[in-house]
Amino acid sequence: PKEEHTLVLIKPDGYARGLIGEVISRIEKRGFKIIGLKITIPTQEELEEHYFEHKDKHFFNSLCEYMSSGPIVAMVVEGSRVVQSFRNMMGDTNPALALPGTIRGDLARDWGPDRGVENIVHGSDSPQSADREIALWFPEMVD
Ligand code: YYY
Ligand code: MG
Repeated sequence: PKEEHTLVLIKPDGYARGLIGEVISRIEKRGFKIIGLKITIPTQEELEEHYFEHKDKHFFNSLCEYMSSGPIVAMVVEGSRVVQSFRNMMGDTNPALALPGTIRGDLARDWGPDRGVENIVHGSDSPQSADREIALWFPEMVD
């Protein structure tokens, strides 16, 4: 089977709460391979590229504030159908709707309207998005 790649981010709340190991452990236990990994604090420019499809949304500014509030862990993860599989492992965008058993459903909570959506992880939504996001966060891996 053809190996696919996805871009995973452990967001600042996941990093600050000490959930790096938990997220990596779930990825490894599922049988996926981490082939790139770094810790970085996202810049505004990187977030505008990463979340370009959301730049006109009402939540874009709070999203950028949250995502640049501290270190994140960026990973390239490899495996058969890993894009959809990791989306399933993450659960719903809204922590209040994410099912138990998913990363967001087990580890994130809905903080209410005063705080933006803090949902611990990002995973690419398609193989095309994965290619674009990997080129952004891991330019050294693509030539
Ligand atoms: O791909 P995914 O992260 O599950 O959701 P997106 O719809 O792409 O939104 C990206 C990101 O934006 C989401 O993880 C949290 C944030 N967000 C928000 O703060 N408020 C919303 N109403 C929707 C999304
Ligand atoms: Mg998305």
